[in-house]
Amino acid sequence: MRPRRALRLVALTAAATTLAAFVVLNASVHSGVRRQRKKVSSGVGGARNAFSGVDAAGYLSGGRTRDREHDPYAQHAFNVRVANSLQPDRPIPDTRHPRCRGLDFDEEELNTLSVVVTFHNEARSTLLRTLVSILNRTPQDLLEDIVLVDDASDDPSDGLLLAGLPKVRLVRNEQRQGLARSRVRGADSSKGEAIFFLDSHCEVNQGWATPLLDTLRQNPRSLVCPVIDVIDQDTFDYRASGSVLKGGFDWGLHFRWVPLTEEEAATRTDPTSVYRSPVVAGGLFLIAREWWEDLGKYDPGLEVWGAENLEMSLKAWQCGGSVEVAPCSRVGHVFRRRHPYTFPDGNANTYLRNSRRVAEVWLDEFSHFFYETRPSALQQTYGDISGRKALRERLGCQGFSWYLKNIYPDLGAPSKHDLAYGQLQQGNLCLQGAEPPKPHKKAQKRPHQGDKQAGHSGGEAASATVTVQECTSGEGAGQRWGLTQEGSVTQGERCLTVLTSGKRVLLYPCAAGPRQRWQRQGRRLQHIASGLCLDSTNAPDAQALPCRDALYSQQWDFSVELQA
Ligand code: UD2
Ligand code: MN
Repeated sequence: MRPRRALRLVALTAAATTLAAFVVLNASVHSGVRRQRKKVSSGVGGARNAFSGVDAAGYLSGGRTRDREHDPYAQHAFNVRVANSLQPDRPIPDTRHPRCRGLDFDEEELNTLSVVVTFHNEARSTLLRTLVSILNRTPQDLLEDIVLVDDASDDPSDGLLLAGLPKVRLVRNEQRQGLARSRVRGADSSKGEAIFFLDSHCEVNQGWATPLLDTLRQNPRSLVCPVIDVIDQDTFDYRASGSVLKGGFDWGLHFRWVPLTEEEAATRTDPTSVYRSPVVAGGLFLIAREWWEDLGKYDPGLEVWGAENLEMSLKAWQCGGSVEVAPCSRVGHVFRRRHPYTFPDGNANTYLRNSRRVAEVWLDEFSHFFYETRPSALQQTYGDISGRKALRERLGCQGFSWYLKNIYPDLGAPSKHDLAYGQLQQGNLCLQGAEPPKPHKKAQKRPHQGDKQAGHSGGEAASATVTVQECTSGEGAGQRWGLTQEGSVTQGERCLTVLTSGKRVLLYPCAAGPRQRWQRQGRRLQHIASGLCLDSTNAPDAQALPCRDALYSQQWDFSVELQA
């Protein structure tokens, strides 16, 4: 437990006095013991006056002069004219579920909080509003500091002029570092027991901090996210985000919002209760300093923008933590359609590089699905990842198949027709398909008459043997299988086949017909036409032999099941 700090008013520098007029130093409004709100200067009511004050007006008009373009979207990809016309301390609708307002949190039990805001060429009005909202809507006893990281913005005074605000500390990168390294630097110079990361065009809402901190108290290895409301990029209206969503991604490693599964939704009867999420949306989450450091912060090899949310989330789940959403915490964010800043190596390259680093370190054999979805990633250089691999080793993290099975089964296979996929395992043995032999130019063997159904393109020339080998978590495609709804066991374009002529199991190009149809009987895989079962008795040969109950050599598991 932490000794209660005395509420004290921070000595304000002259430069910050007028800016500080927007800030109502907010004593706890959420604790059981409600205390009087303390005001510095004239508070909310005085905001209008302060707006005409020399420094605040100077700060904002400095931004306005710069933003005076014909196109209000040109510099920031949102309507900066509207952004500039709104008060830094404007009221916003309280978007929480009404039941959230009745919740009581014991602030004595909660960690102190640092907020880290990184920015690169942010509009002054949105940046100021972000800070003012934090100062006005966070219990002062809990707010240790706000670290503002200026990531080499063109005008250093964008940040400098804000450094006098209460609790604000400024650090500036003289060279552009991108958001991941900037956040690391910000976190390093912050002092609170927990760190909350925030974009530079946000407004935190009433009571936003305590539900996050209380979730962290109950689960110190959680990354806790608020619900992200929408600040409209055209009108700056603040709107509640409606449905209950969690963070997910597709096989291209692009973030997306996904609905809760039916099961998850059914077990969630209390709208104020915290729910699990496969990943954090991005830069809005709370983490305990200790866990942040144990997890190795962000990968320092991530550039400018993108994929750091996946790195942090996969790492958190796979290494013994979790990601959760605390729905009583609400934070607004201006979503926009394009990046308003430059990428030194180009947007596409940078994002691909970052994604590839994440795939290489965290996806194991499933990285293939990423490469199949974004083939250009294979040409992308991605730097040294040995440090990250060593970190994963040191933390003794789970594999990606564990994550898929337990945390994000609704990701599904890349092919929507699959019922199960991944390795086809028997303990530490795996079914392995050989590469098809390169067809000889001249002497292409015609397929046997009886084998026609097995394949139509190339017949035997395209067939390959199937063996049972030790499971690998490497690059090879030979251990990746899918089970389709039609009963095919696929490997890319080829299917597991048993010919009429024997018990050998082979890979042939997929085609309609009974020789490539299988069905599951418990953990056995039965070839429908012959009635035989996939068997490893004569390993390394994979064979189809008479089915026998409880025979270990006939028990197979796909690493990921898509059926509940
Ligand atoms: C989302 C996240 C963002 C981040 C990103 C993925 C939300 C609401 N936002 O994109 O936090 O996770 O996905 O990488 O979840 N910035 C720098 N230096 C740079 C580039 C950006 O400091 O070189 C700052 C920028 O000013 C902003 C923050 O990083 O404050 C995030 O950038 P963004 O707002 O362009 O990202 P966004 O919201 O599209
Ligand atoms: Mn943003």
